[in-house]
Amino acid sequence: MGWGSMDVALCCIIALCLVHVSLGAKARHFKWEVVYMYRSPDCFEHIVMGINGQFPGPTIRAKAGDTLVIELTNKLHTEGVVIHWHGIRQPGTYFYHGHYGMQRSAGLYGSLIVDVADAENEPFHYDGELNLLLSDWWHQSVHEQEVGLSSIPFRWIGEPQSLLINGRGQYNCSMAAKFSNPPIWQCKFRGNEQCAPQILMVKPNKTYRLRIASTTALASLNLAIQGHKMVVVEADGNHVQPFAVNDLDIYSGESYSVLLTTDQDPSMNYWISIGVRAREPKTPRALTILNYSPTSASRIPMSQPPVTPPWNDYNHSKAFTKSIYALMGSPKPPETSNRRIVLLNTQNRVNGFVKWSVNNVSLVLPSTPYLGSLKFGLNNTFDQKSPPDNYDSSYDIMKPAVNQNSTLGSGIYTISLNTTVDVILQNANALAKDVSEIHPWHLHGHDFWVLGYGEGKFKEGDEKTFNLKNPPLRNTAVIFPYGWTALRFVADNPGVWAFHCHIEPHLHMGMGVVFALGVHRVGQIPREALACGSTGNRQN
Ligand SMILES: [Cu+2]
Repeated sequence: MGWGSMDVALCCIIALCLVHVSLGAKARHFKWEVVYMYRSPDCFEHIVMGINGQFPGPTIRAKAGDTLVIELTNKLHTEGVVIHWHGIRQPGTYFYHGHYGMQRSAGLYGSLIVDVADAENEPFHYDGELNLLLSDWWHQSVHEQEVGLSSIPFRWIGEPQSLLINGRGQYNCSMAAKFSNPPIWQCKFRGNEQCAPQILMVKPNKTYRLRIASTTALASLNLAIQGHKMVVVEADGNHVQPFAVNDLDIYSGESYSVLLTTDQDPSMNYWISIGVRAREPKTPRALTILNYSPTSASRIPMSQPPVTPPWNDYNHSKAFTKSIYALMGSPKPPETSNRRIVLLNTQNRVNGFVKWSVNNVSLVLPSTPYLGSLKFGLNNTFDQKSPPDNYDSSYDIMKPAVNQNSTLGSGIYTISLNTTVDVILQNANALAKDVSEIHPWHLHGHDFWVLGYGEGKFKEGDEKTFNLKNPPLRNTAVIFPYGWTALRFVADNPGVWAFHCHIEPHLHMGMGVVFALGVHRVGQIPREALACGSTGNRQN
């Protein structure tokens, strides 16, 4: 299941793969072994997927222009591995994660930080850096989750047992127990436990860059730091016009940098709190501590942690999302586009199985990777008919579908190289009445400009409201319940690229499409990306 030229599939073999972040002389070499191992990420023992014995995987740090060479050995006995280098185009805050089955939910992820090249400067100053990789965690294995999602009757994975900060959370106790109602056990840590929080140590009167990325399988999150404002300066690796917030919403697949000034009473410590948004929260918030040195790290803050905004306060989320603009002087989008693809998001049933569909097609990946199929002109490996560019205009997005049927499909959108494409993501009511969910859509291989958001159905004339002056460039954008989101991108990166909801179970249930462009321009395909299906014996 190779998605594109930067995502490399390893089908049960030991392999070497090259990842070109961009052209450059400096090569950085890494040797990785992917294994299952016992860990207690939330004080409850379970198997997790780790790299070189670490969970989350090691942080990769590189400079813009470097070439990363990662020699990955698959030590899993019953599965392949696919690593996706999420969002990589330029300097910024990224992460990587498994993209085979539900390996991201199994814990296969880590941070990937690209510093600006030596000759360049960031457009803001900071004295130090802190890293927060956020995730959600289930006690049920991903294999069981996967079977449940693909069963009749359908078994939903439910809400996560814990939220993790840098792979650490507390399931059955709280560090803030004394402020908690209903009562819960007070966590007692010596500090060396696998679920002990990673304390963030800072010095007073300095500015820190906090790199925040969310690799959650499901949860939309809100992060707040007690007594401190945050100034947002980067989103998905792109600079944004700085703006100050008390709390920040972050959806699966997104990353941000915020600047934090340590201007509070240095004899105290402060809570960093992460809570669930956009779904009824059944998962306790995750906590860690901002520790002002030389105050003792074990000193619990004096008052209760910041309160997460109500889960369904979408106005709060929209206000945050809509205050993100590109930094002045950033590249602007082309004024017009060559093609508009409207993608209706619906929940459906196919032969009794619950699915998510896009324009009434629920994506099923073929066993032969698309890139090899297209390069070698194989026409029996996936559906040759392209899915539609629009949906039936009489469809009522405010109600459950009258006809809930959908079809399974593996067709692709073929896009002409170097054209400008608009994508309108249209949300709708799910199978249940009065339910419309958040979906964070993530594009591989390209950044897009987020031109605007609207309520209800996108209609002719709504393009007049598009922001063409300073829209943010991103690789992930959310659609709000019953609303639409408009994106524009220049299709200039040859390959086969997935565009999908970053919620792991939604993707598993078919919520994605595939864009293919300029495949004739893709150079040699790594041997390992051809190892599956009908391209198994091919040479380039
Ligand atoms: Cu979704």
